[in-house]
Amino acid sequence: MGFDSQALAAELVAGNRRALSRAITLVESTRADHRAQAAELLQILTPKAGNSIRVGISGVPGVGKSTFVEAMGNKVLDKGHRLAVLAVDPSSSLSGGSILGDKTRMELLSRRREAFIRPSPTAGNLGGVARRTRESVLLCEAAGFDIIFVETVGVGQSETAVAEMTDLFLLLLLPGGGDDLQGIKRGIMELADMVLVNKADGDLAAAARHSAADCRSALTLIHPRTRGWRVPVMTCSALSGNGIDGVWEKIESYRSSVSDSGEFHKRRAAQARDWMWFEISEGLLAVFKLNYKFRLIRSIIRFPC
Ligand SMILES: Nc1nc2c(ncn2[C@@H]2O[C@H](COP(=O)(O)OP(=O)(O)OP(=O)(O)O)[C@@H](O)[C@H]2O)c(=O)[nH]1
Ligand SMILES: [Mg+2]
Repeated sequence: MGFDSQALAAELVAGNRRALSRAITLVESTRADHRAQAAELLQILTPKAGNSIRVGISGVPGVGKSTFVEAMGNKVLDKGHRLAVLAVDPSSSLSGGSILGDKTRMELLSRRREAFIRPSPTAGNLGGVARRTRESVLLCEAAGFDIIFVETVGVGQSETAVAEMTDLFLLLLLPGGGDDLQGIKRGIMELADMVLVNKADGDLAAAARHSAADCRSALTLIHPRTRGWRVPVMTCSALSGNGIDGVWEKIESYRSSVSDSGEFHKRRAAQARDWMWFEISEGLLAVFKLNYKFRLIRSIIRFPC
């Protein structure tokens, strides 16, 4: 039986989770026929996408990203939202796939029907992983998820990729970083729309407050990424749930502030434009490489040694 993009799209929009999983598998595939089917599907579904807030979540391994997603996720579901969690994890082949273990760390969340968790353990070049995640975001939105979390391990270039596909970039820090802020690169701080010092509980509570103060003063030297928005630095404990309500309130006030100022729409438009150019240059490069290979083979056949 041939591929029926209309039928799959209809099932996905109707809320069929298996259809959504299948669609994401298609966009993740590198097979040429799958990519063609994915393109067909995206063409049908893109007009239905976009109605969400896309939140990027990053931080060094072990900072508590998954625990935070579990805590925050359950809160937003209780408020009647639907949440999809995706991962950009180009390092998974090195780390053994840390995000793969997330279903166990997001135990409650993964059992709830209003949540959809999709680990993407496939290693590959960052451009490829980011492209698939971007397309998966659109699919989740078309399926009715109105909050999208994109989690990434804070190593390498993945933060930039995630910041470029989300409306709000949330950076998680550990308490007790000291003056150098745990070696957090200035570049990453510049991407943040919100900073959270996690693990502000027990013996670490005081250290977390100090780190937050250090971070606030470091941020005064950095130009905020979003015009008209002062990057808040908060403390929380993803484990106990302390401070999580306040974080959600901040996310909501960010959303209304950037919507009113027009920044929300502006950033999305700029991201869509960048994405289009990325796709065009990738496409041209692929044609060029194919053509180059073809010419190389032809010249070898013509001039055998
Ligand atoms: N005390 C305390 N521990 C926490 C908190 N949040 C997470 N942890 C613990 O820190 C460890 C790492 O948490 P994860 O949520 O797996 O961290 P992660 O950032 O997702 O890690 P990777 O996926 O490996 O990058 C676990 O043992 C958690 O229980 C917190 O708020 N307080
Ligand atoms: Mg994790």
